[in-house]
Amino acid sequence: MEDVNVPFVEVHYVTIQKVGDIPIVKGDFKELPPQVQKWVAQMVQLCTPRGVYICDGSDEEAEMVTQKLVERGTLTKLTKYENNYICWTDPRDVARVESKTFIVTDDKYASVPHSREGANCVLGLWMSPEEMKVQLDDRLPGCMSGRMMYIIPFSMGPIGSPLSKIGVQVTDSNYVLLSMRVMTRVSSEIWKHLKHGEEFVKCLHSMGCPRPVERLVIKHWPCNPEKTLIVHFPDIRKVISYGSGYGGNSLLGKKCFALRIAGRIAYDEGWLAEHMLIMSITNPKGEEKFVAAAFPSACGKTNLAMLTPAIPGYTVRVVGDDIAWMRFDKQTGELRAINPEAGFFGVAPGTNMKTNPNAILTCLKNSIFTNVGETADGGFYWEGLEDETPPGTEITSWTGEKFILGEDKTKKSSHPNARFCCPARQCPIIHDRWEDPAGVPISAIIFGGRRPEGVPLVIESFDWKHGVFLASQLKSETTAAAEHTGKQVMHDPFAMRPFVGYNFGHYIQHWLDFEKDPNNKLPKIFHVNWFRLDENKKFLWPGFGDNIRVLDWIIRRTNGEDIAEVSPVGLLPKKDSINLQGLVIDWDKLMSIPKEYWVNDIQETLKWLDDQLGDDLPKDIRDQIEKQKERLSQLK
Ligand code: OXD
Ligand code: MN
Repeated sequence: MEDVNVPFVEVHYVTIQKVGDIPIVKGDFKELPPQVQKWVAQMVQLCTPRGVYICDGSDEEAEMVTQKLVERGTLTKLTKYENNYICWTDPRDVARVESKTFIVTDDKYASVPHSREGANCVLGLWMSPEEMKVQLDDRLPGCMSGRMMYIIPFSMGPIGSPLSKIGVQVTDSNYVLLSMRVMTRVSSEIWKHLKHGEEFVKCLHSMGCPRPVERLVIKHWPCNPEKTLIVHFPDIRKVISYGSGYGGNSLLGKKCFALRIAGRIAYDEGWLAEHMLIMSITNPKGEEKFVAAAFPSACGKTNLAMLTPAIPGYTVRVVGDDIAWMRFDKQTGELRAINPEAGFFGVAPGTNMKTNPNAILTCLKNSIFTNVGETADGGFYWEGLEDETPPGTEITSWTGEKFILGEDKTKKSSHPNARFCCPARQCPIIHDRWEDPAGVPISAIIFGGRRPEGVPLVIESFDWKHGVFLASQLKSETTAAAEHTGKQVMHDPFAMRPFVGYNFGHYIQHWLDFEKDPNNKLPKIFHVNWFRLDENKKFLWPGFGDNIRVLDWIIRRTNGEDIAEVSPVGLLPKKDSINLQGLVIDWDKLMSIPKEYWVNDIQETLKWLDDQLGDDLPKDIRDQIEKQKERLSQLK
């Protein structure tokens, strides 16, 4: 597929540099590698901003942009802390929009699987280049008129690491610029690392609100919800995002680049880009192991990654809370993982000094809070902070409504998908190897979801293929991270349903294929469920810091301890093999495998996978389903 064919634009280097007729208000265009100059010039000609601002990642730059946003009313300083700001968005722009997120390739089936006729494919949306061109031609020409175009050079992963990748985002949102500075490594150093002609991921973002503004701008948050489109061109490593300023829609290093585009690069190059946290656990003997864990959005990945162990003697350290890039080391066969991000963009509601003290401590400075409430004394507030905020405190909610804490329990301060955006390096338990260019060695891969019914606390896979099957059948209750409503249990294979940038069948096969290389030391694969309910809708497991007990069991299994027994759905902990000291747990209920539930579940899973993937569903997964059915038929 060809990239947009815009003729090369002349660049003038007089006293004021110009791209075409558009002045460069900051930075030196000559510093940009030629392939970046060419693309930026095309984007300038297409989007017609009033000026071009080449970012260098410096603190002075951040201060200047922040100041502007404060003056405009987009950001408000939270005076209780150092360099913390709050932002409220247009209430129509509050989450990722999966229904408007597309993958564009010449061949439809490079992007999406051969779903069965009549099945509504939820594993990616495809549009042809021709159709997408019509959509983009309707949106992009002049989309930045009257606004500044910021050129953001960024690295996913430590700058200069062989595992890292470089992107350049052009955007007309300075909120996005400030957030990208937290979430990625933004620096003019990047230009030096991009060799002549070397590939970089091209990221174009516009709020779709050119000046003079003809639309009503709400809360100083320009956006264009009716026309929002998030488009990926994996073949040419390009992302175009239009109309939304929120999170994964606009911070293009995150889901768009580090998962969808990088996933496709990883497929081509033989590695993995996954929706996973990376953490280490050190046991009382001082042995440290790293694990990677995938959970659907807003299932507590950030809390798990920064867990405060509820039992003594254990230490947890975090490498990343959302995305892992992993590859098998050619020499040692170990699976090595890096966190490509530089910050945490966590769901705020529910986070507090009990559930995740490390997250709270991370965001006491240099952070941006979006759609949370504000206390009268300049602090942040959200649902979950009740016990840490004095009753009687006046709160201004994200919709601007004032109320007194404790007076009216129906008042909500924050949007359920409100976020904190804070630098990872500030986390008190950040691992000292979190930026190790070689990555950290992964001993176990954990998958999990919110499963109120039927699914035990932890299951270990019988082997790699069975593990890939456990990941393929992952399901979870929906959350507020995207536009889904209601509490339904949805399939979310590998926790990647919204984030795969190519045919999901090929993705599953890619996972299966790692077994074929005898040099690869395959980590053990587990499935966990912290969310099982009893008949009174009470959680059967305390979760949070007590999850260390399960992690401990997992680590001991990676050491080969004989503490697991066979069940029809996988290996389960032998009774008393998980340390439950100090807890009152109904173990039998927590670990039971209700036959009827599982028989129905495997039928439904087969139907769903077959509908969604059709003939792209790998044969190994069909075999695993048959084996599971057979094992379940033996269950009493
Ligand atoms: C996220 C998500 O923001 O998964 O991390 O939605
Ligand atoms: Mn995520």
